[in-house]
Amino acid sequence: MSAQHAQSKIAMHRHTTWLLTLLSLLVMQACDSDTPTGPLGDLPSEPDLGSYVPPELDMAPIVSPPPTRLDGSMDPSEGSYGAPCEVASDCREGVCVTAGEGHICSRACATTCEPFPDGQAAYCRYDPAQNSDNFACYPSQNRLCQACVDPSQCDGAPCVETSEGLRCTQPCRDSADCPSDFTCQEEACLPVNGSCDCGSSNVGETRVCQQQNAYGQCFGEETCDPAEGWVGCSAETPAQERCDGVDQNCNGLIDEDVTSATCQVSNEHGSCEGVEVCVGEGGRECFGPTPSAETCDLVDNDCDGQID
Ligand SMILES: [Ca+2]
Ligand SMILES: [Ca+2]
Ligand SMILES: [Ca+2]
Repeated sequence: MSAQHAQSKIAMHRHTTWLLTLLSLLVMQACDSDTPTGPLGDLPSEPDLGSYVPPELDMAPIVSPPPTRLDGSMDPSEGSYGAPCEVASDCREGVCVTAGEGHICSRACATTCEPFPDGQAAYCRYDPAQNSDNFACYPSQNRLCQACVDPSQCDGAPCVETSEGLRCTQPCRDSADCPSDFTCQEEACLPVNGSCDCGSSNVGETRVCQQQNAYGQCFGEETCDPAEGWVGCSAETPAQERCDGVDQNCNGLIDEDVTSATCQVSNEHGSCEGVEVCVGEGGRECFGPTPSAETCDLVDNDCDGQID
């Protein structure tokens, strides 16, 4: 082996050693997971969390859908309990009732009602104005002096007798809660004079009045006195018709149905049977033949049953 060849061999050995060292360094770097590397080989350093400012979040409230009822229907959707209506057919349950100035859908009831969806209390009653005795749920209203037969029609307030018949009262704590001409008694506003139609606003007003009994119905006129109510009814008390030229039973007929009876026309010659007839103001008169002295004329002149 020449000296030149030996030098060349040493140089090659050095070159091989350097390549192996470089290769092993590359392998070690590839296996180090803590030091990510990629095709670019130059990743940014880890972010500094200490100076991290999160972006501002949109904190608008979450809008949830309207509450649903147990039967799953939404309130108050078109035609449901409490929804506005004009006629019964607008409503799912076929009942449209007055509510203030307008109408709302309601339902039939027997005694009680659940509140309307807006929280308004509901009362089971019938509406006298609608000419129907079907009970339905009505929103609470001031029904003072409206006709009634039962407190359920007065939204819980008593139904009392007035000079106009049974009328609703209005709940109260004291008389300050009641309109003028009304006073609070036992937590109900009552008309001070017993009348819903006569008060300080119509002093001296007159209206038709009547007297009624088994014989008939007579009409007259009465006057409003705020202290006492309607007073001075001029109507006669109906009575059995009698023969006197006056209409006692106020049916427009004078001395009608006054029965006729037999009667006797009497004088010194005897008594003849006649018929009693009503002649009005003069009372009854007996109409029949006048007895006379018996004469020969084939007539029983003295009415004794014997001719001539
Ligand atoms: Ca009469
Ligand atoms: Ca009469
Ligand atoms: Ca005779």
